[in-house]
Amino acid sequence: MSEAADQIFAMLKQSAQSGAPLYLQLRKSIEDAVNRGLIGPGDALPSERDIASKADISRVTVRKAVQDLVKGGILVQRHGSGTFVAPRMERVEQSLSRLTSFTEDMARRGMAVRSAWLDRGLYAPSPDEMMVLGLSSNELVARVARLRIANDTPLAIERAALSASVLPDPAAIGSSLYAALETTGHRPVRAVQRISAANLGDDDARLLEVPSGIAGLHIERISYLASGKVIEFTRSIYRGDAYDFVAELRLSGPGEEGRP
Ligand code: 16G
Repeated sequence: MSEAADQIFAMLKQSAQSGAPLYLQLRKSIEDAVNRGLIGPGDALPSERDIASKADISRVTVRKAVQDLVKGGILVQRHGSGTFVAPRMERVEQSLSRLTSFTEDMARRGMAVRSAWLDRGLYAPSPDEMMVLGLSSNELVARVARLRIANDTPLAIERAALSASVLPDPAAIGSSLYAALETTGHRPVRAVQRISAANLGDDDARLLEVPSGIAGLHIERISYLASGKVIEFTRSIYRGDAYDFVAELRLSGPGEEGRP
């Protein structure tokens, strides 16, 4: 019997008094063992048969608990080699007071950045894009959709829309949209960002390599040039297990209450 099985079994004995269904007790025991570091990222979980015989519960019960934890991203199953504690995600702490690009943010942390293209091209604008970017129906919108990857971990899906007059050839941008905008004098100087909670759908979860339905952050950024003109309308999905957005708050001065 492995050390991991002993740890899980010890936790299970502690929760045996709770009267909760067995599979929930087992799920919690495994989760507690992971959270307390008793079994660490990359450690193999004992086999279904080992857990079932040691804890004297059915394999169906063990399977149900394990499947729940796989869905929740606590465990990962590798075909043919078993079930493991999921690798721990290094969380990225991102300030909400600086207008920086993904490339700059990751480079500052010494992380290797790359993107996988999901889409880039010129399209007829959607009603949202027309409204935000101030386009008329006979103008075109440039769409740039990318999976943003740092140190080989996919962190976000970003779908940017800009007026085609600013970005006539979306295929020509290199690795950084902001660097490309900078060269034509269109780098934004101000942005308004709206962050809301979102459960990841199947497609987004697959791209971000996380279980479907897991918590994510939906972020909408509208960026402006110094002239006040909107330059960028980007809708993104960030991994909830990878990002902390941090804002500094100050006591407002006299007469500033309620000002945005
Ligand atoms: C950031 C911005 C995104 C912008 C991108 C440019 C958020 C939520 N989003 O990721 O709006 O388009 O940077 O990055 O912060 P790039 O210059 O590396 O392409």
